Amino acid sequence: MNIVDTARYPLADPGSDAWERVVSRTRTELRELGCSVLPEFILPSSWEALRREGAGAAPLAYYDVEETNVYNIAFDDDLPAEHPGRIVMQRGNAFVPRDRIPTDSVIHRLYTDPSFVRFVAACFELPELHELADPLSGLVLNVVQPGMEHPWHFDTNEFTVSMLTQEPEEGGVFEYCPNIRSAGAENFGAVRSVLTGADRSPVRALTLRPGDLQLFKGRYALHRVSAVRGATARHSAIFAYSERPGVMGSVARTRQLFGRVLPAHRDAERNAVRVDQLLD
Ligand SMILES: O=C(O)CCC(=O)C(=O)O
Ligand SMILES: [Fe+2]
Repeated sequence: MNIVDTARYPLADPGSDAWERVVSRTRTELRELGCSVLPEFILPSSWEALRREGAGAAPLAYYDVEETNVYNIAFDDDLPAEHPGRIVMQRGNAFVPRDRIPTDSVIHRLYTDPSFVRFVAACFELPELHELADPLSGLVLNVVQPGMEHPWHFDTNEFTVSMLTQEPEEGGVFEYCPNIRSAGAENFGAVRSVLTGADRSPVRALTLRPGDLQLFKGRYALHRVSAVRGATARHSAIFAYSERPGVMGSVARTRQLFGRVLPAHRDAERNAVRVDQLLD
């Protein structure tokens, strides 16, 4: 591919010294902070295409005024008064689904490139990764309009790959709290303090430029995109991969994120709950 800076990031040479150096540095950062940025991953000659293609697709994002909370769970009156899940936030971002992103665009070519996928898997210390089978959620463009923010949350996926394609004039900063929770400890007190703004000390702000590649473990790191200021929207591509092939989103979640579902979603759900394929 002539869009990646292969002198710095030799995707086609797994096992070479340069490849090992980059992968090993990325692994160390992911182990320590759960986040690593590979600057200028895309060559400067493709930055304008990256921005223009994203801006072309952005009007196709699905908007829905939606109240949410940090765990994306149903609001429940039984939650204790101090529970961070009680704090209501507006979901101010919107996604353009994969089937609205041109297959010849920089982000689509990157998402499906086998040497890119192999490189990303190696960085996350995984034997292999797969594109999602989901025709909508595998690759999305995340659009945050001026005045909006993508509120604090944890990801369902253990790892995320993303790339800014258009930067805002001001604000729209990716902020995250490394290891604020673990598989065994929610740490509600600390999460609540970040949400209310009472304690900013766990928060790190990331400086991202269009064309930088970001690898992130969002299951244990609380994160958000702060409010976008100025006249320009913030656009970022989110590349979703999974450790096993064939992963599809649920009908309910798909409708919530994209405002529609495809026959493939209904089929997957039907097959998932059935033990056989018989007619009766
Ligand atoms: O757009 C970004 O940079 C972050 C998006 C994000 O956190 C998500 O989609 O889960
Ligand atoms: Fe996220």
